[in-house]
Amino acid sequence: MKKLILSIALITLTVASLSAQSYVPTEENLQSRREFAEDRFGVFIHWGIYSMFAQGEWYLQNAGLDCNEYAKAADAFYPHRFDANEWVEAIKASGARYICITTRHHDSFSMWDTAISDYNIVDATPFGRDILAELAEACREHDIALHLYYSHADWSRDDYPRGRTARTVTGRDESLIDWPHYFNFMNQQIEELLTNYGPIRAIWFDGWWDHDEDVTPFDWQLDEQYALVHSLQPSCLVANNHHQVPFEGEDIQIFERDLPGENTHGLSGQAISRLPLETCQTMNGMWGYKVVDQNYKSTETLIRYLVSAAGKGANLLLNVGPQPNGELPAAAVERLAQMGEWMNQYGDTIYGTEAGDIAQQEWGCTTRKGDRLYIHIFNLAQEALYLPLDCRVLSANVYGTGERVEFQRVSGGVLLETGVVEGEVDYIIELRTR
Ligand code: JFZ
Repeated sequence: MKKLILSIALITLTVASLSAQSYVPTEENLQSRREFAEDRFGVFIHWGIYSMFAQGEWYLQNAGLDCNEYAKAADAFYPHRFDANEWVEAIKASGARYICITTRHHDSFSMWDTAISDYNIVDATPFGRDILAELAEACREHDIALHLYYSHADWSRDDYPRGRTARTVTGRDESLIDWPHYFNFMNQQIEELLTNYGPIRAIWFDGWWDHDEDVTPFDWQLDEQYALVHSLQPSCLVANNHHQVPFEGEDIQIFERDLPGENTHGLSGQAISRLPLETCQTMNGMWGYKVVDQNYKSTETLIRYLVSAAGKGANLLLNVGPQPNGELPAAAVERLAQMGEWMNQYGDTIYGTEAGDIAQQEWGCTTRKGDRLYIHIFNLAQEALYLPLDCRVLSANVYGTGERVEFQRVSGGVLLETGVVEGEVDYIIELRTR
């Protein structure tokens, strides 16, 4: 009898661990991953009632506010200049091929017509419009993919189990903490998002880290939630900004504020997986609109960041924080337009490429598409560039002008007679290789 119980227990264990390991992406999911990886460039939108305070999307927690006082901003949210078409046109003009928008950030405010909470843009604001529906329609019209940011962490609801952030946020009833209730709430919201807004190419979860210091490891029940996402839309890519190597059930790997393999912000030390990669970055210093932060990166810096991401085989998700009136900041629109001009000319060396043969160097980086290897030179102080390559180089030409670049085969690679490169955003040499 004991033996029987033991073997039943063993079988149960094996089945349980098997099912935890059993995520097999569907064919449409794999197709969606390939399309995602070809896009290379997307625009992130952080927009919510936090935009009105104009101090970034963490204001509720950073200022340690009473969440009920904070919530009063909703009743004054009237972004009368919001025009989904204008947004999508400005974003499309940048060369970006997808948009990821915050549907519900940590403050708990929902930016769509959710039936499960009144704390949303239709029921709690005088504006009363479902901006997500408008945006989804504009995206469809302009053939741009839509991704949805969704926060796991919550700083306002009573039922959310408190994590390491928002400790000083007041106005919540501690006696009502109830994980099953909160988990159910999230899943109902996810069901709305993946049912009522057409095809959603990715869902971008964030907030796992809120419980990364718990004494007893916190169980987010991600397997169940990911399965829900995939059952509602099999092609929807699951992403999670947990700063770990991807978990079972995730379809892409995301990084924050750093290129894969780099870690200047302390959020991205994790190993690089074989899943499609994306890194998100701010255009100034904040995600949500912040009135004092006019410290925008130059277009040159942004283009080089995009090129460098491609050089690592990753997409760039570049953030814009719309103003409380619904407009994208002019400084952002200007940079998007300039990036688009560049992408119009040089996008072929970025879209649909993979990481190049040579890792990022001080002078620049490389991307590859089939037999073409693109050498992206940002700065080069010397007259020639040695490239260690395993492949054979058949020809070398300046991308755009077609001008021939002399080269010599040397041991272990080629020496390109580039001449000094300075004052260019990105001087590209196209190598035909075999
Ligand atoms: C997260 C969000 O908190 C942030 O507001 C923004 O949406 C960004 C894209 O993603 O950034 C983080 C993630 C983790 C921590 C801090 C910010 N952390 O571990 O403290």
